[in-house]
Amino acid sequence: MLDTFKDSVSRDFGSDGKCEFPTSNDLDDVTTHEKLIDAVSQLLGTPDILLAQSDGWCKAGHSDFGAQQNNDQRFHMDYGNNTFLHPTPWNQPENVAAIAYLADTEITGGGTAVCFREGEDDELYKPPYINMPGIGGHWEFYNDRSHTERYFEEKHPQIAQFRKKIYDREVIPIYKPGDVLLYRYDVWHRGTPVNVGHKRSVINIAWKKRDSFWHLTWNPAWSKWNYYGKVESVLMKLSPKQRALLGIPKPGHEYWNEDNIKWFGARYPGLDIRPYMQALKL
Ligand SMILES: O=C(O)CCC(=O)C(=O)O
Ligand SMILES: [Fe+2]
Repeated sequence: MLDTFKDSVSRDFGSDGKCEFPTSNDLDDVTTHEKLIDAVSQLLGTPDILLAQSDGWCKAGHSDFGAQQNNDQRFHMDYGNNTFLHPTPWNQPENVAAIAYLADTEITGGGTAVCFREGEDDELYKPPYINMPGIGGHWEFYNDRSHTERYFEEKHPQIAQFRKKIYDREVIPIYKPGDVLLYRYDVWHRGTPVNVGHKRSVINIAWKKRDSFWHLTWNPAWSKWNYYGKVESVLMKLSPKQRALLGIPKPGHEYWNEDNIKWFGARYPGLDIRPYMQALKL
């Protein structure tokens, strides 16, 4: 699987399209894994979920700690560039994010650091969540930790003090290949430096509740690269439950009728339309 990344070693987040879902390789199996669907459905309290992101990437170790580098990231939450809104209250989550590890961070370094929420009264998790670059008027955007913290120390010392407490509670788990960090768009976390000479490969995946249209999709439309048979063959291999992640109604959904099920099958010769038909009792 690691070969997948040979052309997409990166110094910043993501693969620039090279390993975004659908990749037509093993990464898709992780993205659409039914165990992940079940876990996310459980966390969000509904089986009606959509895929919102899937990007495999490989972070290389280096010693550039420039302002926009993700080498030693600032603590942040991810909601900022996934919606124009503020996250919902803690017990009504609408998103799940994940980092699926394909690397062993005991060797590579670069494990994602997390500051866990410690109960209802946690002073670091009192909305609104605005003490970070890019949110709440802090438009001097930095990705790097030391540039961010210098900015807050100089311009907003109280926020700098708040943020110091996040770093004081930082936990960096050791991640082994196959481990998945399931987190949220409103959890403090950050990327840490990969050891120089090493590479850390992961897939960032995210899901949203189907009806929460205010949560946007990170990737371009899943159908953007249709027409060449490659995406189509990914789609055909998926189960109806997996396809639903991409906005294809599940068997039994009111969208389906005998005609459009047949037309769906006609569009993808060989696609098994039986589950859709059976749900109509046809
Ligand atoms: O690379 C990581 O471990 C985390 C990356 C991250 O949190 C981000 O880019 O938003
Ligand atoms: Fe993040």
